[in-house]
Amino acid sequence: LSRFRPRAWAAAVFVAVAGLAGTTLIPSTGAAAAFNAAVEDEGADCPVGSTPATNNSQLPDPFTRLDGTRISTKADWRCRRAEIRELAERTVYGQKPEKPSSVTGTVTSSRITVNVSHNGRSSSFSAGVQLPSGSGPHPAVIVLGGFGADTAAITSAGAAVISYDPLAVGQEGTSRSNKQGAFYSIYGSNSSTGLLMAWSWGVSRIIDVIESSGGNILKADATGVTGCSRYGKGAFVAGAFDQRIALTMPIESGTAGAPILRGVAQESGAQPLSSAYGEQPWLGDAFNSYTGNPAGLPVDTHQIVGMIAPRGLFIMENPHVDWLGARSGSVAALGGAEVYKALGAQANISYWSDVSDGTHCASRSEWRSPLQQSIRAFLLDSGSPPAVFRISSSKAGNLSQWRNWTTPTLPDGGTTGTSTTGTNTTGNTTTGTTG
Ligand code: MCU
Repeated sequence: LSRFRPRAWAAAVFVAVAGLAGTTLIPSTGAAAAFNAAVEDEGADCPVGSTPATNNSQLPDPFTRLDGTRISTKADWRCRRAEIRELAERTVYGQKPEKPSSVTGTVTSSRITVNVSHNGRSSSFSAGVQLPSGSGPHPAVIVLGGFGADTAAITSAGAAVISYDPLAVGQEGTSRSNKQGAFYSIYGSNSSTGLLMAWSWGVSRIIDVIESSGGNILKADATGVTGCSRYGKGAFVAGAFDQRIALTMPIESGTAGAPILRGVAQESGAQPLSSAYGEQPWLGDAFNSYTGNPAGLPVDTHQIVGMIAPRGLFIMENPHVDWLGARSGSVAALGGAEVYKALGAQANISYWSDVSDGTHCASRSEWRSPLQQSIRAFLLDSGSPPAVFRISSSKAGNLSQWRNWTTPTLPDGGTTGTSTTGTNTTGNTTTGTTG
């Protein structure tokens, strides 16, 4: 965690934990803001063994390595995360290639262009930019798709909106053997990588261009990502697979998004795994082996939530539409929050499914304040994150029914990582939680 950029401050926050009996507030003494990294993948050098044969109806233990040992320090999380990343690519999403040999482009106050070439193939795409008021450089939230995200709330909180059409990078409506879009022009129309990971690759290339743009208009180290529904799935994957992203905000993502895959397979009315696999090539081709056997998956989405830790995360879900699997979404958030706790960053994850309007991807007044608070805390270094878990009582999952592992207390380990009591050598102010 040594390369997470320091943003020191502390404030009293409350962590709300919803159980079956309702919502209670547990006082927590503080929190740390943005913990994003300088690079897309801090664990790129970590060795990862072969995919283990798995038959586990419960959620795999985020803290046990492929060799069977448990991690014992916060510093150990870096390479354990790399194992989860690799297994998730192999079995769920498909491989995310590393940065192509050439990524160029431009950033203006209204548009970002991205030109990519690799192994003699090239492609390009672009995204709209809408700046907030005031002088730059500004943080930005990349909004996948054109609906469901409160873009007015984003700009009025002080961040630019980057309007990204994922379909330019990974088209829907194709067969798996003839995938199209800027990603597949480079990596081949028969690439086994699914659309969500292709979209996530596009987000990373936008960040590459912002990084190389000189930083007068947009800041490359203060990027968030959001989107609703299929684009909530994409936002979730984008945030998990690029550690430069400081704030991830998936909205009503449903099956193949935040909800645990083992859970949606059993949740009444939730989109079945085979349906999500077949509706569009969102998931990688390898997921075909698991649509009828989620117990065979070596990972589940609570660990994808864990990949985002300790960075900012605000999961928004809709409990009124059964298809969206919000009960399984709550279990993913609760399970992933155990990784945040172990890293001493529990205040950096929020979850909110307690909303009144049942319309999918509706504009919701309930989320405006926690959304803006998240943007201020993680992208503008101002104030505390919302640190809230508001789980609708109608779709409240029970993590204890899904796990047989416990959450370790992790000391820093070596000279890196975060302190459970205050400021570490890199200047990160963090506070351990007892949850
Ligand atoms: C929740 O996301 C998807 C869902 O997985 C699909 O089954 C449905 O057709 O579309 C949803 C969506 O993207 O709605 C805009």
